[in-house]
Order: sequence, then structure tokens, then C-alpha cells
Amino acid sequence: PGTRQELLDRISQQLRPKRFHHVLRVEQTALELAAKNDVDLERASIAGLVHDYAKQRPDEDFIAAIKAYQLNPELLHYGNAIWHGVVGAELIKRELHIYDEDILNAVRHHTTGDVYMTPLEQVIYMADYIEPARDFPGVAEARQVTAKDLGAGVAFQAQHTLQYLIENGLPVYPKSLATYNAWVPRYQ
Ligand code: DGI
Ligand code: FE
Ligand code: FE
Ligand code: FE
Repeated sequence: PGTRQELLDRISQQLRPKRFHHVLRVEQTALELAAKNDVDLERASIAGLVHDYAKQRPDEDFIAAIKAYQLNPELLHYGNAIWHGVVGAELIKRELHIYDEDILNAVRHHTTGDVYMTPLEQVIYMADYIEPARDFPGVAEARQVTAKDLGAGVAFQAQHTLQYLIENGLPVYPKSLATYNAWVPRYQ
């Protein structure tokens, strides 16, 4: 990896301005959550900046990467919502030469969560959900819960995301359900 500015240049070449600005807000929110939760600030910054690196890639790139890197073929049944994190992490490794597995896992799991998440993974999962421009019913409560207890924030998001997917008849990636089971009952 090079300097922060080099990383910003690479990311801004991949993303339209609106998405790029979301990424900057996620970085800032991740830095705040990291400071509060004893997470390494440089890792939080890098993971925040790269988390949506692959969001605007065409489906063909993801399908090719799933095959080339022999990722779970079940991934082919999903779409951009799942691919940009799980497959995006592989593209980040190869294209940006970021090899820190904690950062790569934070990207892999930022959409669905996971049963076990390191503090950095939790920080990125939550920063993406509550960055200041997020505006959905419940976001104020999500911010309050996360400020009090990062893990409780993870549980909140896992529950509300699963609820949203089911209410809208969307396919549930198995990891999203596993995240729900691992985190939600614990915090009731
Ligand atoms: O990339 P962002 O928009 O910043 O945020 P994200 O990567 O967290 O994506 C959020 C979207 O992903 C949200 O609309 C819900 C969707 N999502 C989360 N889990 C699943 C899912 N979509 C499907 N189909 N299945 C899932 O399990
Ligand atoms: Fe994302
Ligand atoms: Fe998210
Ligand atoms: Fe995001």
C-alpha cells in the first residue's frame, strides 16, 4: 500500500462521487468508533476507505473472480449486494495489495456480518450502517445503541436487516441468518 492520497486516488477512480463521499463518511465514523473501542486507527481508516471499492464493478467482473479465485460457487446465486464485499475483498487484495486479513475480513463481512467478528469488523459493519448521511427509520436508535455498546449495535443491525430482507421477499444470504442467530438472542 502507499500513502493515503494514493489510496484515495485509486478509490475515486472506481466510484462515482456520491459513493466516494459515502466512503469518506464511513472512514470518519469508523475512526470515531475505533477510538472508543480500542481498535487500530490506521486499519479502521483503510478498511473504511476500501469497504465499497468494488461496489460499481459490472457483474461479469464478480462472476469471473468467483471462478478464477475458486470462491464458493453458491455465491453465483446472489448479486452485487453480496459480491461487492465478499468478492470485493479478493479484488482489493490483488489490485490494491492490501494483505491484512483483519481489513480484508472487515470488507468481506461489512454487508452480512458474521458469527465471529473482530472489533475492527464490528466497527466497519456499524460505521457503514450509521454514517451521518444514513437516513432510515431507526437510524437514530441504531446510533444510540452503537455508541453505548458496539456489540449491541451489531445485534441491532443484524435483526433489522433480516427483518427488511424478509419483509421485501429478498434472498437471505446464509451468513446474514448466521449473524442474526449468533448476535441477536445474546442481546435480548
Ligand atoms: O454498500 P452499502 O450500500 O454502503 O451497504 P451494504 O454493503 O451494507 O449493503 C446494504 C444492502 O445489502 C441493504 O440494502 C441490504 C442488503 N443485504 C444485506 N444482507 C443481505 C442483503 N441483500 C440480500 N439480498 N441478502 C442478504 O443477506
Ligand atoms: Fe457495501
Ligand atoms: Fe452495511
Ligand atoms: Fe458502504
